[in-house]
Amino acid sequence: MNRTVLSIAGWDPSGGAGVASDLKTIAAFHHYGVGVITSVTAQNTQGVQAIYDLPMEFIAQEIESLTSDVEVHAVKIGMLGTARNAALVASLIRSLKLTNVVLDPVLKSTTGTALMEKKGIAVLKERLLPLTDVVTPNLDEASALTGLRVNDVKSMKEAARALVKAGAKSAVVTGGHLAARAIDVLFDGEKYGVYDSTMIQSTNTHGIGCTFSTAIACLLARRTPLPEAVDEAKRYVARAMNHPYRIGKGEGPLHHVPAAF
Ligand code: PXL
Repeated sequence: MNRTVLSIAGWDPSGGAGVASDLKTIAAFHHYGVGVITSVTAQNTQGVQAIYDLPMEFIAQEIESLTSDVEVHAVKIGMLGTARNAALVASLIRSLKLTNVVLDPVLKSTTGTALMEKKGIAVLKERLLPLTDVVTPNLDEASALTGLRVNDVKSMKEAARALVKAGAKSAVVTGGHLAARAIDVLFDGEKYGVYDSTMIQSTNTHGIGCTFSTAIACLLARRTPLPEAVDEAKRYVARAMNHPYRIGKGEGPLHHVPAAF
């Protein structure tokens, strides 16, 4: 199946996160990846040293240039950087009627640097969630978006339901290091799915959230039903963690393409 998947996200020169990791993930799913950059970061495996958010007008040109020519079958939205840029992306997703929209509500880098200004959180909630098919927050992002304290399966279920109430069609809250298990909770508007697997001990974890959300976008593009897509995306991320690529002195990246099914 010929599918084009768009990543709208930041640039990480070390290739572990952002548009670079998304394009590799899309390639691993044998789809064709296209990318719009919202923000350029100077970063390596040890941390983020600088951030340059692109001007709103330029991001609009990137999106308009691409979509005036190329049909896209799914969109993953990652780092947006500013409230203005988040509002712009929301208005273009709406006016261009883009479908299969996966929102990874990125707030911080793996190393803790803010990748979204504080006032952007309200824009994610009010403008982007209602255009989103699947939102994929981690525990901290789910807390920031819902105001709930999200730290166990019960509160993950409450947060997923609250995100759907706020307008997302469905939500997957990712548990990360919760209780030594890797637990993710899906709410699709009707029922819950709890995805529980053993934790993978890996020093290569940079970009996990980017990779997971992009894998879901790839699966939606080929019409995989969401409960299966979450399961397959989770298994893909586990494989990519088990194929670490050793570069740098810090938190290494996943190795996306060799992990392909
Ligand atoms: O993992 C979140 C993330 C998203 N986008 C960019 C990043 C990061 C983490 O470092 O650099 C560009």
